[in-house]
Amino acid sequence: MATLVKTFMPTERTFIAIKPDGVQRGLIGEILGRFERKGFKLIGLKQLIPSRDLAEQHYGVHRDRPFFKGLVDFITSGPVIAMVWEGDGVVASARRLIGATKPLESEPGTIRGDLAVNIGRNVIHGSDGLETANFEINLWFESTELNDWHPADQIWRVED
Ligand code: DAT
Ligand code: MG
Repeated sequence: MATLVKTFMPTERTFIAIKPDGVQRGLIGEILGRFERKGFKLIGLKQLIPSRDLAEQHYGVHRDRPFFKGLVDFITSGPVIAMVWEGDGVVASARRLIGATKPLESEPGTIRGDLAVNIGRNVIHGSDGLETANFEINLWFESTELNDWHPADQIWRVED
């Protein structure tokens, strides 16, 4: 029964982006490696310089915040690595791997805790919930850019 439930349960996906500071600082491999080592599956990846329209939609919830313009200026200032990662509980788990937004609150061992000191230059974005993840994946990716595939070693990561 457990097997049946698992088989038919849609797998969770989240949207992750390495921001222009992470790309400029040569942290792409470091950050990708953390998600790979955890055991999540990369199903979409591209590099792009986001348009202003894309950035404003992505950060739409922050439209009225004083840092909004600076945030959009920053995220559109250079290449971003946009990704979709898949796995059980990946939305919340990715947020834990990323660490808190405020540098003083991001624990050592997290991406921000290890690699960032400034709230406006915190190297990575991750969706903050399931609904946001769906919205952001659809905003950044065409469905044809996402690949359903089966890692050869998947049986060593998840139970049947
Ligand atoms: P997160 O990226 O952890 O989801 P958020 O959604 O609250 O954080 O904010 C989005 C981004 O906006 C965040 O990564 C950095 C920037 N930001 C947030 N609060 C800020 C502030 N007080 N001053 C400057 N930039 C801020
Ligand atoms: Mg957020």
